[in-house]
Amino acid sequence: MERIYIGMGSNLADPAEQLRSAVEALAQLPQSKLVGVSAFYQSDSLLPGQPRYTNAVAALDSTLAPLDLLDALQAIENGQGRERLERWGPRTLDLDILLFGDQVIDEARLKVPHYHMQERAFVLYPLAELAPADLHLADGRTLRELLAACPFVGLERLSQD
Ligand code: ROI
Repeated sequence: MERIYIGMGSNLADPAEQLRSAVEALAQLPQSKLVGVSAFYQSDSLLPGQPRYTNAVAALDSTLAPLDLLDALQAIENGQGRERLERWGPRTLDLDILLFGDQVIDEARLKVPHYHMQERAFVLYPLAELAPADLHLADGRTLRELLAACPFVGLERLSQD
């Protein structure tokens, strides 16, 4: 059993609703238990000319193998109308495996820890709502250190209703 953190993002077709549907789908995954979901946060796209994103992080306990979880997440993305028209393009739903226990995974389809999570406020702040205070990456850097280097700028925490 591993504790897995999943980054969620959407900037098309009612993003908050997309994330709520994704949470329901995560709760149905086999061999898995959804253990937490952060608040939702809005921010501008890192690439100009796209709608604003809504992002959140989910925590999952699972005995699925990493690539089986990846397959399941891609099926959820596709089920919510994801079209891969262009790399980095706007999307109805993006589900990224951020951390998979302490594992370092370096496969063509899957790199964990997720390569950009260290510097992205829209990943780190929701992650911090769920993660233990001493969470650290395989290279030893703690979440606390990553947060200290990543100001809470341009993020809007949405109230949950
Ligand atoms: N920008 C924000 N704010 N949130 C995202 O999830 C996100 N995802 C992306 C790019 C286009 C890099 N920008 C983003 O893929």
